[in-house]
Amino acid sequence: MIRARPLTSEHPEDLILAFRRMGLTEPTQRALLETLPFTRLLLTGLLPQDEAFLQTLSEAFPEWLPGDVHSRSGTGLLTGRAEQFQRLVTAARADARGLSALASAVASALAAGVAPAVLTLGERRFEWGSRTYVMGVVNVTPDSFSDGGRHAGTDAAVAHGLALAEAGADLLDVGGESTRPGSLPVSADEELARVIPVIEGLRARTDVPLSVDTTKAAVAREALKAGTHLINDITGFSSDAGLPRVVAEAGAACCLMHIQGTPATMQQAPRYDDVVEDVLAFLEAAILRAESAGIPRGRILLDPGIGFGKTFEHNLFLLRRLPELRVLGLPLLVGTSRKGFLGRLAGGKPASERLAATLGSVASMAALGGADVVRVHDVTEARDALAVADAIRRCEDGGTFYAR
Ligand code: 7PJ
Repeated sequence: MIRARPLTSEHPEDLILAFRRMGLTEPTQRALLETLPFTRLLLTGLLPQDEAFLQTLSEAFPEWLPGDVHSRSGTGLLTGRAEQFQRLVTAARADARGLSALASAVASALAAGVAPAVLTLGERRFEWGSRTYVMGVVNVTPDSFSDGGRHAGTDAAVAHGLALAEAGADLLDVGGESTRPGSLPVSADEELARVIPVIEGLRARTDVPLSVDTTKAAVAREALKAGTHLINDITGFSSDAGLPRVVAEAGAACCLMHIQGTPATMQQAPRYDDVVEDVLAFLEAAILRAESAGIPRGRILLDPGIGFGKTFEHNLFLLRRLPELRVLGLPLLVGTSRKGFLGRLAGGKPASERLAATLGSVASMAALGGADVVRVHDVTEARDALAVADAIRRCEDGGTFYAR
């Protein structure tokens, strides 16, 4: 599988500010944006014919730097301007050796800076790229309603969901199965008994779109009937072969997450040669399962699965490299809230004391342009942190010379 991952890619917004400062006219700015942006891609998985093609490129094309021929054949760096990359895509498509996979990989990497299509869930529109959206977590597991039994548990979960909606959650994720490291599965009946009353309660009282955190077709089917808009499968449609069809038939959206192993065993010995590459390959296979069942690409979100079969370092590396996952062209949802790696970074704090660390992760993702949706327990605080990070990232007014 050939992959092209953007290491450096100039954002049009940054170039435009320079153009305004230079006093260039709008038509000139637009023309320059077609040719000038600078990109550096890491290529992996190349076949000999791809390498032969890249080795003979002239100066009209991006510069090619191959990886070590003995240990890492099939890898290398491509560096150049947008017009040079466009020429490369055209030439690879036309080449008689069959280089369409190379052409597609490079084209997807170049498109990684373009915002995914708008998603409508219920009454709400998600305009990707305009800001970071917030998914609030509504847990309905026994540890979250240990006092007072099921009915009290339902009421408490509904009240909690409504409070998160009030606090500005763009989506509410209802979960009836704990997926913490070491946790064991629960039956579909038990999961249904936990989540359906909560979905019904929320549906009747708020128009915030609802998501259900489940891996089971039987649970998804009932949850969708009760008014859920999105199915959040932490196994990326790899545990229940019937689930994608249920989502497709309801016209619902889905979030496909990467996991290595199962919640019961995933943290025992996570191992990757290249964690970004593995996550990309897994998510690509998940997208294929979704599309084969009839789910349109525009109704899929992706998630790297922070903490799901990953070491401390794997989690950090993935968060830093989130923009590389954009080559798949779909919005990214990321959950870091209160997770173990944050506790470790904050000097060993328990989950209940990880709010500030969570906000640090949320603001970092927003600043790096990584996440389209963050999944958090603390919605009010996350909205404030994101308002700051998003505003800094998008600020354009550096004085009169930057005016349009
Ligand atoms: C995630 C999730 C996540 C998505 C959980 C916890 C564990 N769904 N469900 N992404 N985490 N999509 O909240 O700590 O990261 S449950």
